[in-house]
Amino acid sequence: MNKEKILVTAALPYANGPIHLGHLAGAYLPADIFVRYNRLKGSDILFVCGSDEHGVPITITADKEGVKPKDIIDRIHAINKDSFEKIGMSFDIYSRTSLPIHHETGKEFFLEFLKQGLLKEKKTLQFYDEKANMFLPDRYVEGTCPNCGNESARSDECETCGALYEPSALKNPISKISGNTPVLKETSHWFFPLGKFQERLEAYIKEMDEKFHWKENVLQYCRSWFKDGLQDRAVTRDLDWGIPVPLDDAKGKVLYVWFEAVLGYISAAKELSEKRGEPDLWKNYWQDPNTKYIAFIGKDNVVFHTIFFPAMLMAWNDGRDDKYVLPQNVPANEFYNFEGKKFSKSRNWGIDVIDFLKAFPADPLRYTLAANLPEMRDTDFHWKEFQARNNNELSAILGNFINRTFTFVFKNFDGKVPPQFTLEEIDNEMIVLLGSYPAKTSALFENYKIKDATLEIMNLARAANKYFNDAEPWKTIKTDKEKCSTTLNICLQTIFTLAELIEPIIPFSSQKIFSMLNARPVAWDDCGNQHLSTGHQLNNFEILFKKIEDEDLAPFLAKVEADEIVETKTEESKIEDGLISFDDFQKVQLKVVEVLTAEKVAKSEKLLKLKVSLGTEERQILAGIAKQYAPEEIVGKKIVIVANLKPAKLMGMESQGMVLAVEGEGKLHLLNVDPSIPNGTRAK
Ligand code: B3M
Ligand code: ZN
Repeated sequence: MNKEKILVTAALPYANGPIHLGHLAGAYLPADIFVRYNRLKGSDILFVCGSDEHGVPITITADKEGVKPKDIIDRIHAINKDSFEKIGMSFDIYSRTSLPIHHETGKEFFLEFLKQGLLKEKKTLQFYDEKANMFLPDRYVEGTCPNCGNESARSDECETCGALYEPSALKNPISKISGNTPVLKETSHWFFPLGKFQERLEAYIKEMDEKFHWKENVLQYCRSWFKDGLQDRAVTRDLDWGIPVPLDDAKGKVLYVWFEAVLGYISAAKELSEKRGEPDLWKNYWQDPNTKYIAFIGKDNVVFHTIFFPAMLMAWNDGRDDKYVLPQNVPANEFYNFEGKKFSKSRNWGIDVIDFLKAFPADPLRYTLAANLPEMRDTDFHWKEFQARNNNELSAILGNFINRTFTFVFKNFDGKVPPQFTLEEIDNEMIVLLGSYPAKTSALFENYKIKDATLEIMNLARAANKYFNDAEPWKTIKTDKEKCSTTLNICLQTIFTLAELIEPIIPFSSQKIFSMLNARPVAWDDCGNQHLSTGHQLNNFEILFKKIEDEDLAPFLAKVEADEIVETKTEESKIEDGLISFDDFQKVQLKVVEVLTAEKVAKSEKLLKLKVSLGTEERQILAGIAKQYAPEEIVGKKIVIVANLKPAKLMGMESQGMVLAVEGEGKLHLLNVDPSIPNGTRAK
């Protein structure tokens, strides 16, 4: 039988910041689990990903940090590649869109469409910052969405309602560069006629859904796009970072990041082919009509993968003999939030993968995410759930079953697989259950029900513990050694099956279990059968899942609590047009105080507890400056505080005011005041 050929892509994350848990749960973990499952199934897989290194998200970050885009992408690409490796993403390649091979691919598609007469050059009005002397594409402008009123909509796209519009329709536009109101200025761009493809796109999605059952959330996005009617879309931008438009009269213009980023999936496969010295390898997947192509993404990327990218591939295929496959399915997930709110870099809400892995191993995180993936609706990461999934499931169910079995076998059977004797009903039931698992879980994995598959596999570990309990080997070892031997044999066969079933979810632990068993995985469909022969020598065993204690979690919970407070404060003080009246200013009482005592707050990296004197009274203030200042450094200093801030609770303690500090070079510096100024003096 020919192996099934599967091409899997996972969205290329922008190299403008480290990936966080939300990214993992949205696209990468489900993709990796699907791939690992299919590899065990024996499919021929190509799994590609890479950094998306062009576009405004990158240049804005570079502007903000005052460095070159190249500095940002090099740094973040390295971080994200490392994060993905450590969390166990089994990409065949993690490429980058800044590579020459990708620039060539982008240009090739652009020129092909030009040759076909598809791309039309049109004059349009774009926002322009007269102070910075530059056009302001995409995220360089923020304003109010003409469709839903969202106040942080981008120049031609609203993330909240998904609307696309002409920049001139955006209300109250503000330049992200200067904070000024930009003007509309004429420029010319090349447009791709998406509308021309609407009928074919609708037919394509209908056919794929009928054959392969697309997810309802994905279909809904597509329908709303089709309902509004597809419009021509500009595929170039006025920007100096990206793939230059390959035409003489196009100076200062680059390909639109979304036009080329989706082609990054193809370039990544090409790079892999080069690396492996098999130049046509990528064509084996991308250009073989038998390839099953699955694109994993988060919900904010749906339109680009179900409409733009397929339309581009259709257009290419119309004019060429070397035709590409289109996605057979785009199983996009909803959002994964952090402790009840959207992940937000700017608001310091959430945790990056790389930081997470400094404190905890990869598998408990993979398992926690897999058991609660946002497949149908938004879900949340909660530290407490992470602890519970690790302690009560991985450790207390799966780990415990493996540990008690190994302990027993080493103690009573010399660490060798004991023989099976007469099978009783309870043994047969267990054997039948094992045999049912490959098919049962396959059906779930193949329909992208990864969360259900995860929970189902843990149920097998539950059943295994029950089997151990009911068979009571600690009694039969004394009363009926043959029965005991049979029980332990079946327990070991069960561990084998579990190790394989769980490999896609927790690959690091699976590998350890296989090495403890002194065995290797078999074909997926066969893993419910018995593979350990009598007398087979087991290897030494180890504890697989360490308990996560409350104190391990405390610093992280403290951070959530502290950030929550800061968050509510900033929400309250949102100011409409950036200006306040003199009266508003007068409301804020800034006062000089002397720091009387200072001490670290237990379980918090950031907070210092200060006692300060305002002359007539003393106050307790919790200040987030512990990383910059040692307590003894600031005792006796005179600083400025906001004296009439509503008291707030931080880590269970009241903070009666806020110290003023300036941020520079990533550090906080307290505002110092001349020591001769009396305590309580008001700053005006
Ligand atoms: N870079 C968006 C994101 O990182 C975008 C995906 C590209 S997929 C070709 O969320
Ligand atoms: Zn909107």
